[in-house]
Amino acid sequence: MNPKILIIGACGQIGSELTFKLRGIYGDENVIASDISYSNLDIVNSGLFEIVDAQDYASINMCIEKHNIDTVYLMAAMLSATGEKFPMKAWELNVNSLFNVLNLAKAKFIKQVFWPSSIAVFGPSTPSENTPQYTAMEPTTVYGITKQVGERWCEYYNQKYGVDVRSLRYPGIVSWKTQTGGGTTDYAVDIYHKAITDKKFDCFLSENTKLPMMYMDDAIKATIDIMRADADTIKIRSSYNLAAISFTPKEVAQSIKNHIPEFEISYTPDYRQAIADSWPKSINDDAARQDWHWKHAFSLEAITKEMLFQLDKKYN
Ligand code: AKB
Repeated sequence: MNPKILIIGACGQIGSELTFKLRGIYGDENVIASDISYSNLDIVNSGLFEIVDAQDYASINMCIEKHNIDTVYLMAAMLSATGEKFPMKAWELNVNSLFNVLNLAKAKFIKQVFWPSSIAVFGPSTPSENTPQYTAMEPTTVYGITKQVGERWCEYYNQKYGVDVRSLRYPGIVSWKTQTGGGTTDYAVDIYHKAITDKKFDCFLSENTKLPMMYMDDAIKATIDIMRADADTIKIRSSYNLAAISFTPKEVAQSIKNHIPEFEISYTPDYRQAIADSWPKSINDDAARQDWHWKHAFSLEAITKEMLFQLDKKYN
């Protein structure tokens, strides 16, 4: 039988693409998209949509009861850069929404919950290359703190109450369909838009800032793979390290120049540089590869080709 899915935060960068993919797999009638406002009309007009406030238990509960939901993807979050501007709001949104969903899962026997964590759980004391699954974690951003604490609660609800919650530590996600919002890795999306529209880009990170990154299709595949895996193969109930590739702004710029020779990049690092400097440069995701056979597909060159192709169609 198909799961009955609620996606909270479906208008965002990852939530929107997840919605389309899950509808393709399980049928439009089994996937309810929701968000706090009608901010993405592609999603609002594409199928079942509800206004749900992730911070309001009653609002989520009403939607779960109305649609007989048994699976929740909680994609609503305030990301790292915006979180530094609004620390208390980031804490409240990221932590309260998770508690609401975990408590609903516990009370209502929701079969499965997906909740994304991030490479932001790591900090300056973490080994920055090939970062292990288990290592020092002293995040210095509010966003990272909310994700780290969230991971502890996910494991707790799994072990104490049997909640089947599954989680991935997403790297920066590169995609073209929906705009990013408030992340430190957003430059890796903006650069492709500007390459098509302006042929130049001023980067808010310095040229050699290497960060773990992934194409959206890989991120969606990982999310669906972990949710479809047998419960006993999911051995980590905090959150799995997840990796594909790592690159610097200079390397993306070069890969764009291979297609658009006149493209130019300049660098004006701002407050986001310190956030990026506190994160790992590359991630070891052996556990995900072993436990539920994770495998990425997109290289930097493949990402650049696809991004430029899709954005060229969109703008020209
Ligand atoms: C951000 O930059 O805040 C996010 C993340 C790495 O979780 N993309």
